Amino acid sequence: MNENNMHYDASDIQVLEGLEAVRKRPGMYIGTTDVKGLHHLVWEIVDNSIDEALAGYCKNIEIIINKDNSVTVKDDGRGIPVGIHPKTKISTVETVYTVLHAGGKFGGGGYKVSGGLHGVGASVVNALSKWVNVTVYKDGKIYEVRFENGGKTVQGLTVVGDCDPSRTGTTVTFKPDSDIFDTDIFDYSTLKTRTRELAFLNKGLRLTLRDDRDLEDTTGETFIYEGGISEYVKFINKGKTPIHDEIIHLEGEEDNIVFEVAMQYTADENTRIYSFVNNINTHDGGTHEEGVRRALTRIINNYARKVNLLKEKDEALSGDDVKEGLTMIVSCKHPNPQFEGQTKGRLGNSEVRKLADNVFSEGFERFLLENPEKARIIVEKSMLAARARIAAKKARELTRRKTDLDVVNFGGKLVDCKEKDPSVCEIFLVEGDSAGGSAIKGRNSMTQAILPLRGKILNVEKARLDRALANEEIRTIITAFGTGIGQEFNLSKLRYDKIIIMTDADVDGSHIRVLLLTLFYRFFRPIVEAGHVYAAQPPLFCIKHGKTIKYVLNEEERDDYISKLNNTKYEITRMKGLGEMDAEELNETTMDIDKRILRRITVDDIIQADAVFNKLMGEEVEPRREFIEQNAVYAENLDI
Ligand code: 1YM
Repeated sequence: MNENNMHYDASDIQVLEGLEAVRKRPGMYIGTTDVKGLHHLVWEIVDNSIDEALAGYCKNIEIIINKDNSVTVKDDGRGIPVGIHPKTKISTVETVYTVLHAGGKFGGGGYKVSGGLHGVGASVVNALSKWVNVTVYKDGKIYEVRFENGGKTVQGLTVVGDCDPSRTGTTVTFKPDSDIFDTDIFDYSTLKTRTRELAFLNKGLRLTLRDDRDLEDTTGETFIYEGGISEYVKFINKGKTPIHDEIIHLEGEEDNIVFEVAMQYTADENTRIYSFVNNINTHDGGTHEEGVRRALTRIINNYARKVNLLKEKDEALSGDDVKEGLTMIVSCKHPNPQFEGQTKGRLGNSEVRKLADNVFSEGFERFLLENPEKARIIVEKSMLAARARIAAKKARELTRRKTDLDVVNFGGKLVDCKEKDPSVCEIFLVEGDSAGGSAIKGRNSMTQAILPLRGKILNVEKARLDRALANEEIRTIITAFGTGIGQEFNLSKLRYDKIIIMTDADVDGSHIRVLLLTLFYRFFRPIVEAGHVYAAQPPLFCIKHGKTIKYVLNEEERDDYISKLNNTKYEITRMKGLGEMDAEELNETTMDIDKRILRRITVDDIIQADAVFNKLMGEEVEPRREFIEQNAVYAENLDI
């Protein structure tokens, strides 16, 4: 409508048609009309305040969720211009709210936050709202404009009062249209996460979030970080173990493109690299991230060679090696960002790659040279990752079986069964060579495979995959199972229906059993969960009664059985350890499908075993001594 609100002219009709298009296809403008789309409206408005902050005019932004689920966004910027716009002949503020795509800067210059997938500004919010109120404080006056029902002006820009001439800013309140959105309830924690992120990304900018639906929240939460993205890194690394104390923060600018990075290494193996362009998360990376990654790999390698940590013969550290344990925020402010990819989540501007590389390599190299002790810690962390990578690769090659011949032959250790159908096959993991020998002789060679285990297998509890794979016993087990390990793990390739642990009921036996369970728990949990793992239970006593021979597992069973013999004559012998049984005895007592007793291992068993395991393997001597003393009790409790 024109200024007098009296009649429509051609441009009014065009405006209404524009906003009507948004209402017809909201998805095209804000992605979705679910809860995500609803929150998107808030950011469209906040983005305008952030732009004003980036232009250097706004220091405070307030976001309030009102009782009626409308949202108010306030800033102390210059206030949206109130003069008549030459093209639309209505006030600029009204134009911004009613003309599609007019949300950006008219005057050009500055950084536009809009530029992401749906950065189409205030008019879209207006189109998708029941009502919108805009108040502008400027030149000692308070101006107001109100829209209803999808952006129709019900009160053109009007001076509603005076204010202190030093006061400037814009306040916008909008109520999303519940006919459009699946839900009109704002979620505080969603708003909080992004508000805090915006505070990290715009150092020194104060953002306050308040929930007026909540009677107790009278002051809201304020986020302001003078350290900017450095504080973001610190925030992310809370609860982790940094390997150097300060956060490395590098910054540079060229042709109005500001590039910034903050980073810190932690002791863990995960990488957390988050990148942003004009405060928008570039989840698919792009040229700013590429520049940094490239420089990081190059600089660490150069430095490591220079100080001779990395020797001539050593393989170069890879991009993955140097980012292990790294937390990094990359932030770029660009006057004309090009977003690429399906979801527009990648920065395409090629000039940024060079800027990022330059800024990062110069600053990071200086940091390494000035802090040799920290540099050494960082390089060693990368070298550890490289060693792990190389070892894991070698071990994977070793365990990747190619032909059946490999199976029969690996290390000459596994004695496989003839049958190939996994559903009828079993593998016995047997403690010691001598029991292994008896088991091989006593087995059913069609369906029973034997893998004798020599000595103790590695404690994988704290070992990483590469170290576990470096252990020959473990490698043999993995190869025998056929499932692969880590990312390549595939349960359907398991070559045996039953994996049977066969160990003595003494301390050594318990130890090996617990080590095996830990291995399974760490690396083969699906095998345990699917119920493929068993413990053989060699009997403790043999009772001869006339011609019958009865094996029993423990004292209780023994006494039970004897009590049923009505004082007739019987002979009782305590069974030997597995290693002392001959093939026939072993078959009879422990392996024969019809006579043996197996116990299926569950994940719960393993968790219990884990506690025992810690006692057994831990640093402290006292609990270990205690454990060994009380082993009888343990064997009973953990009779698996
Ligand atoms: C709560 C929402 O929209 N703040 C805001 C918006 C603008 C300005 C200041 C502004 C921009 C410029 C000059 C300029 C906008 N202005 C326009 C347009 N807060 C909120 N604060 N003066 C003031 O970019 O040159 C669009 S947004 F187009 F009118 F200039």
